[in-house]
Amino acid sequence: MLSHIKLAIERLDLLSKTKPLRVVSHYDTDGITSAAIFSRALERWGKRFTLHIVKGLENDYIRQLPDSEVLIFLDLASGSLDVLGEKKTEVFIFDHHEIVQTIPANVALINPHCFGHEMMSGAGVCYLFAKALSPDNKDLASLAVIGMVGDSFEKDLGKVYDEILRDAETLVKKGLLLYPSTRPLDKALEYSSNPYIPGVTGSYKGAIELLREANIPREDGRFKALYELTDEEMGSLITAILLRSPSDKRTTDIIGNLYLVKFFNKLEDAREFSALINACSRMDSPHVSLGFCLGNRKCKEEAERIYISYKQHLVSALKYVDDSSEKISGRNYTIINARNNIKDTIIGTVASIISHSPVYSEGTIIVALAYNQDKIKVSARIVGSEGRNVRDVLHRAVVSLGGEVGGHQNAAGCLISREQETIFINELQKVLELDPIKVGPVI
Ligand SMILES: [Mn+2]
Repeated sequence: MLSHIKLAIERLDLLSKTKPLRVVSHYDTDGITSAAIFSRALERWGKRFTLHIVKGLENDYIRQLPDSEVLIFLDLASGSLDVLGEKKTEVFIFDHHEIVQTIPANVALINPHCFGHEMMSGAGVCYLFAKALSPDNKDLASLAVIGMVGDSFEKDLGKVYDEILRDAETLVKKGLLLYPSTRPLDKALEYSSNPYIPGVTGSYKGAIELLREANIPREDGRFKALYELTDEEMGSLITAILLRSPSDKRTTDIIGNLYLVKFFNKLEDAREFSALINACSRMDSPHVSLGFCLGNRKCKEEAERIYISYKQHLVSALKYVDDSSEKISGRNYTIINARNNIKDTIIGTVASIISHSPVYSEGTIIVALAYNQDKIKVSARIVGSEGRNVRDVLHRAVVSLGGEVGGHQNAAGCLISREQETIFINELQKVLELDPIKVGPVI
């Protein structure tokens, strides 16, 4: 892949002398960190460019992009090769999503899938580009680590990521997956919603009791942060938490690696920063998280404010779902039509949280809808890990309406037009009612 990155660099250098560069990236954490790495690298290279952040890449959007510019896509576009082949300009893609179409002649595709390369997130691919341009770009490695956890790539890391983690001087520590791991534990536990700890989440008193049980005392008047714990303290904290969870919900999913990176000259939890960047985008402020990634202090303050309001937003969205009468429930499914009451950008997160709540039994399908201007964002989730393939369910409901479904068997989504609201819900109900007995892992 590296040799292809070098070819892309030569080609970009040449093309940029006669044509403006247009960079388009995705609005999630991986896309924003990709954009930050890429744009800083271009800037240091002395290239002029424009940067655009998008929620998704629709064919109509691609069609109206100017042929007078060189098009560069980050963390997306591997699924849009056919339409990109219609463009009368050169296209560069730095991405990691699956490739299902043939690569057109005008497209240079830098994607680990093409080269049998170790899997990476978009930010990882962009970091390799930046480092190939100049070793001075090594200071962007922290952003690649944040993108990596943003896309949950940390479960299966190879040699290239080892090097990125080293470049970023990342502190990796095995332990409880609770963030921010840099916050004193009494507070971090009290505010922990994931993992949800019965009797502790939402209760400062409960948090203190748990710390007493785990034998973790205050030192110099304050509790340590998670990353400061000794192995022994970490072990007893995990045991205490597992004992609090109902026996059927005790899982080792709460254990993993913590990643601490230097940012603004402080050691920070990559997961916390990933959540903060994600929050800014979901609250329609991707430019703030981008500025934050590029080290702008004003943006950092603004991003922290947005992060707080995002969490409040989520809480009221969940309350809306609780109180709402706009729910259609049947055997094994619930459809929530939030219309304009929940932002389209957080409807997927809301559906995910609901699917983890104890209210619904295993195998229940949750489908949530929210307006996005003249469209409707649809998100489907399954409660637990066994049940029908939700991607297939959505696909069958929209196939006659011409919608396109993305995602996988446990979590999927699609975009439909507002005019199709009633007909879609009817179709969906038909599919959900039809063969609810077909359970088990379906691919
Ligand atoms: Mn990605």
